[in-house]
Amino acid sequence: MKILSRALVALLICSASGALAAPAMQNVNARTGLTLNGKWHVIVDPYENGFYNYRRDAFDAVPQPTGGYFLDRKPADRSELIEYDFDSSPTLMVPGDWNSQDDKLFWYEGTVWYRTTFDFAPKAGARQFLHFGGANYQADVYLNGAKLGRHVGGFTPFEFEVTGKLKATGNSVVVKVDNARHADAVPTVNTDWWNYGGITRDVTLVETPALLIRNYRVQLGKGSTSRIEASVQLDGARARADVALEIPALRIKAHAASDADGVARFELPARGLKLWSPGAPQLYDVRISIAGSDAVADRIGFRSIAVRGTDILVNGQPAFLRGISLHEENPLRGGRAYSVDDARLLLGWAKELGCNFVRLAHYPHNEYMARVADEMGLMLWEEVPVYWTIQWQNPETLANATNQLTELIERDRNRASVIVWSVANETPVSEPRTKFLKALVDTARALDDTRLVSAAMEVHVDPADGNHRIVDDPFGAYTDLLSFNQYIGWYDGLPDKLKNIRWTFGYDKPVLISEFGADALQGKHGDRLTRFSEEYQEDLYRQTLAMLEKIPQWRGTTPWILTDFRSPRRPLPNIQDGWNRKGLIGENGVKKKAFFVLQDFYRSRR
Ligand code: GCB
Repeated sequence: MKILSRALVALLICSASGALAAPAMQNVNARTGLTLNGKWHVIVDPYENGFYNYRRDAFDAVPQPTGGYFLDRKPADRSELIEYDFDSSPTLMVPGDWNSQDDKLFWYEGTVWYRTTFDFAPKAGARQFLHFGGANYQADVYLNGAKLGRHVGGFTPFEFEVTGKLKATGNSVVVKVDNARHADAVPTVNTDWWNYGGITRDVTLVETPALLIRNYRVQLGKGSTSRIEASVQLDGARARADVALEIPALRIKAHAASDADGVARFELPARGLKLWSPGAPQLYDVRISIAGSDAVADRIGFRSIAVRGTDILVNGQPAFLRGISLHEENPLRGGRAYSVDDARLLLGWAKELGCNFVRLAHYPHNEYMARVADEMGLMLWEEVPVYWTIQWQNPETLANATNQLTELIERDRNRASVIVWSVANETPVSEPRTKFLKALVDTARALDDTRLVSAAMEVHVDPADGNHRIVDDPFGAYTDLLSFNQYIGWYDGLPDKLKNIRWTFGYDKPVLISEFGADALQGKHGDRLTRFSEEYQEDLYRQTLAMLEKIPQWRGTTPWILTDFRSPRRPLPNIQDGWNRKGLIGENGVKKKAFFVLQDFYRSRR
């Protein structure tokens, strides 16, 4: 069933975008590979000249892609005309967004061509894959002048098999990355974050045996704290391959034969298992291997997550989610976060705040975030960029969102830290929207029935009583948590209004406030009614927490947001200057007063 739905999704996506990118293999860093990170030569191409070659297409009514003009050719002799040259073009670092690397590209939205070269002597009988951790938003990839395919979606991994296509020396990879916004895309044209473009995550050439481990799931069975269920998907499928699963610290060494679909399944009692929890983030070395062929090592934690009535149960015990939201941005360096160090900086601040939970808003963050959260003992909410209004009735938009969700779940399904898949943020209620989101919930549950599914919903005001808030979104019927954003005291009146708010919930589910907050410029002081002052934000945090304490089914929150982040929607001079200032930490890394209000509150909630 799981495998079927994966294939269906892949099919849908191919039809949606002409994409040929294969589902990426998991845990790419544990494979044998050659990193292609480093300086790549770039050509900025706002008119997409390198793609459509308007000169050649001058007689076509509609320009057609020629298969690419900027394919890293050199003039054959002194008379051949070629109007570009990667070798003498500037460079950008990969991984990395272009906006924060070159002032001229700070606002740029459009196409940049990237090129790197490498030597590689393939092993006889082995297979090779060109793997990208992520490129925002659309990537067209070429190897040695021939197109490999396209990937759509800015935050999830993709790869192309390149077996038989490599040369021992002088391979050239060209990637056309286009971060133009489109109405039918996911996200759509309007967001409250910076549209960082580029190859923003690691690029790796992976070499595997002919028969390889494509992906695997090694987790506790649904509802269990002592039974490990595993499935391993082979590629190059040979039925009846001998697949071994080892967890030495648990004295587990089991074998299973793959079936006709290349899947090997295990069900293993785990005696003496120490469960993963935020207080004790136990991880186990896990090794999966195919006799005489591929092997992959991972570090995996085991925990259960469930909802019972209005409680969230972690390993069977009621838990309160002391959270914070964050964007994938390193405010100190400026630009997209992409490294282990970035993850440690951001999640380290969350730890210092007293969190046991982090909302990775509003799109899939890089894989290191989940791996570092696994180590640090932070539970995670992961999300896809179905944000505000997108084209609910467009089947291609749904296929695109489904693909992004699928690629995220496939990548992180073994991370104990991840407890919630969020399918959307603040999407106004309508029938087509609820149908769209319900389809995403079905996908999430089909791929992973062990985690919670939710979305950040909206609240509505009782028309008969301005102090009465109602959360009865019909989509709430399909989620495990009743999570919603609310900005009483910032967009909706002043903080004193919070004293009189009453709530009615349409569902008996755990309530999670996925956002609240106020802008404050670090270092700007005033009284508690002075907008953008630290004192206003501090008072809003105090009053919001007092209000939330009165909600009997309140089980956690992820206030907006850990650090200030860049947004083109925030132009106010001398205050915002292109930054959303709702961070508890300024762009300079200095903590604002509200940081300590939340820290005190979380300390008392231990
Ligand atoms: C929201 C959005 C978030 C914005 C935030 C704000 O409701 O979910 O993306 O950045 O409000 O600051 O207005």
